[in-house]
Amino acid sequence: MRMTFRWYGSDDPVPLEYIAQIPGIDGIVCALYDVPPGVAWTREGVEKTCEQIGRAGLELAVIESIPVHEDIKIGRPDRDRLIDRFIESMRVVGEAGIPVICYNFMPVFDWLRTNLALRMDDGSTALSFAREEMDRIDFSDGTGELPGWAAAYSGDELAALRAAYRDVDSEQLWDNLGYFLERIVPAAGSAGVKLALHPDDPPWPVAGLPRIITSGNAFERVIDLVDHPANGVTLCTGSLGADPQEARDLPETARRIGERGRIHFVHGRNVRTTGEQAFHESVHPFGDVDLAAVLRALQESGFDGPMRPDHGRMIWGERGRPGYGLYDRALGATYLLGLWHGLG
Ligand code: DNO
Repeated sequence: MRMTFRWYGSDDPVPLEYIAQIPGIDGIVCALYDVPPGVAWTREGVEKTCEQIGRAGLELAVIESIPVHEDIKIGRPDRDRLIDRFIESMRVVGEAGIPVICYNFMPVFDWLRTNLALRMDDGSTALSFAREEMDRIDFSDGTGELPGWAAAYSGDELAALRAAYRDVDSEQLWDNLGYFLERIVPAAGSAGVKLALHPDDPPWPVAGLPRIITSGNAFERVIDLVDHPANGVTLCTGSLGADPQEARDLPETARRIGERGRIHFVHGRNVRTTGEQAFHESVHPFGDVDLAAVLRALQESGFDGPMRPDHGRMIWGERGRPGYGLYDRALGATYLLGLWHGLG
């Protein structure tokens, strides 16, 4: 296992030099954040990022993410052209020697929270989600500054996108994912990269849009769609862990998918359920997910890929990108690494 850390590029308030000081971390998880979805990445762009990371004594170990254009998810006629560009991006990533690409297949929104600074008893703040807060959100003015949404849309853009998804139910979305995988998986194999599909976060439909990568069974369906070593998943313990049954099943999921050799990336994180489709993120060691059991299953199934601590709280007065401060994620990395060494 290789411990890695996510870095958001030159705009990230957390400098690479600080990341390099966290024990056991030498790999960075990053992307070309200035390239919009649907535009092919260039070799120069990837090399520049690799060099910048290399100057801090670190290595670009995982791409998270190459965004998937909405037209691919909706299944619109121009998807073939957009898939070609995704393949081109994978090719330049492979040429740069970066072995893993994380991506997701969530319609319109990426990860989603309704509160970015829920105050905890110890004075720290954490990210949280509650279905009833979500249901109260008025979309008529677009996404605005709402938490955790990677792309911002105006009211009109959002309305048009949601209308386009009206004909895409979850089975249609599976079909569109299958179509995409049939093209990209063999190309990933030729490019020498492994694909790591991230589960939907939270793992249920939101804002009337389907979400399908919501369980260990969904992971299995993904890898069966195109049975090839390059077609794998990101085991994100916090995303699946927001569903209480999935949280309990996570060690078994890790074992099942791990034994097939298809866990290509791990996000270690913990959550506490607070109600029906409601949770807040918790410290890495304590929550609904038994991370020790998950890591044991990974170890026993021979996992040797990259792992990163996922979201942390804001602690010690730090201000920064929600979920992506330095301090609590560094504690998470150290906890995960300690568990890994202790178990091994
Ligand atoms: C949230 C992240 C996600 C993830 C993408 C992968 O913090 O885990 O944004 O990067 O969904 O494509």
